[in-house]
Amino acid sequence: MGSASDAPTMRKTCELLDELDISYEVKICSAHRTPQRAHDFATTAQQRGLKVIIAAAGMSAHLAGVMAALTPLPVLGVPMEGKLAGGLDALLSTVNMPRGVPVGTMSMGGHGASNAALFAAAILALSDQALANRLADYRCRQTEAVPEKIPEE
Ligand code: RP5
Repeated sequence: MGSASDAPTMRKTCELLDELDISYEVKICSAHRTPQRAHDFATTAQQRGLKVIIAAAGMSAHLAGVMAALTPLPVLGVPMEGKLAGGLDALLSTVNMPRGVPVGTMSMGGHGASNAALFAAAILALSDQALANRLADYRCRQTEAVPEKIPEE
């Protein structure tokens, strides 16, 4: 994530990765404030055994694009909500990548943070049947938790 201020939102990603028993590392590295750290993280990611990168950033959100430029691993971008049009700046910065350097962009804020974990899980589950089963169980529990009727007043 680009800043410690993104952490309250991105905790949702960590909680879901924990629930699905997926190991991960968390790092603050900004495309703008700590470009060398971001570069080092992305260029060593594959050799360190990472499979998917989830990059969260707000405002002029270049982190996911920078990650995608520097690693062949799939990169999922999570635009942070913000003061300018609710975070539209971050959404557009993350989603509108030029041809050749794709970023899989999630929805904004907490929904995107959760979906990034689920999307990463789906990618990893392609080569991990036990994880595929855990993900299927999660989806079943989610379905069962949706009531058919609105609760009585
Ligand atoms: C981005 O700038 C971060 O991802 C964060 O969402 C935003 C604001 O950062 P802070 O000023 O709160 O550290 O790089």
